[in-house]
Amino acid sequence: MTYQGLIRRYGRLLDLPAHTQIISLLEGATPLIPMPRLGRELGCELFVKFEGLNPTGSFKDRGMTAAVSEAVGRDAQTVICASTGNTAASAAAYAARAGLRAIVLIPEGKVAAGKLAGAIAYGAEVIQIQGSFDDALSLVVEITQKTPIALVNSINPYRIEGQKTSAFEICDELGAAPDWLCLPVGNAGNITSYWAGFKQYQKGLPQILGVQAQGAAPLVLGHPVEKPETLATAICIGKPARGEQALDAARESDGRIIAVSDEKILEAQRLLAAEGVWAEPASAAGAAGLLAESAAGTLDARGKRVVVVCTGHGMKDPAVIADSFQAPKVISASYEALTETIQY
Ligand code: AN7
Repeated sequence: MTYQGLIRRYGRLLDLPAHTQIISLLEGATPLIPMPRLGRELGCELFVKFEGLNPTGSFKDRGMTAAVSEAVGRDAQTVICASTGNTAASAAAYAARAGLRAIVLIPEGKVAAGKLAGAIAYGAEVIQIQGSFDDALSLVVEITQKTPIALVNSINPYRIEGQKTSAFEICDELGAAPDWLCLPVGNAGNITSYWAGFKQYQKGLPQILGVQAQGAAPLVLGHPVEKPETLATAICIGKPARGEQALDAARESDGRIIAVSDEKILEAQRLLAAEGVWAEPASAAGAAGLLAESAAGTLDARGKRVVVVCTGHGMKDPAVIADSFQAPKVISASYEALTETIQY
């Protein structure tokens, strides 16, 4: 049978109400890509779960199909979210698909170009807030308490239900859960979802390494960060809504949540791309954490099966690359100039 999206594939395992009306862009079923070169360096069997290959370029589509399907089923007319960008693009696409109005609140000037463009392309009403993601989230929580507008941030439990499916897919593909699962942590919906998914699926449990950016690491510091700063703008979040659950997932899985520098995130982005997987910076944080822990000798990946979740596509944030590399050489359109330039 042809693939019909997450809810049709795994719906029996998802706690969605009977009124749910499926809105799907055939999200999920993303590849688990072997990374033999990087794996050899770490002495482990390494895979990337490439969530950047979802319809809007990030893992958010898994939760959004569930949240929007539920909202449509109870006759919501408008959805709203706060976002560092990927949730905005995803909400915009699924709302468009369902014929709903989408309003997205983003922190002014802190959203990568590919995400903002996506939200606009799908027809959302995009509003920039003079404040952080956390300020924007407070506003959408307030308005959804006072009006019938549907909240589609990961505070919405159906987002978590949808996002559990990535854990199911990994187990189906590998036959069992991996030894380690490494992923970025921002608002902490995704780590919560994976842990719930692995527990429910009963194919073994991974140890979970959650990774925050050093300038936005409330779960490592143990307190909220008022002014989070990181070039991994997707995870520039100072007060994670599901922070407690993230810490529980790390503790129960005998894993941990760590912070890595922006420099290490960019280095991991380069290493992944050098093996053919271009992830946006935040999305490379899981790999950066694995590399840092392995180098420090605090995580021994040798002989283990490790899955790194790359949550968003590199094309979401082209500026990060453009800013860190020199513009390509310009030469005349002649064969001589070409051979001279490439020294061949
Ligand atoms: C690429 O879009 O919070 O820990 O508003 O875009 O579940 O929040 C994005 C988060 C990781 C962190 N990687 O996931 C948003 C938003 C990418 C992301 C995360 C995000 P959570």
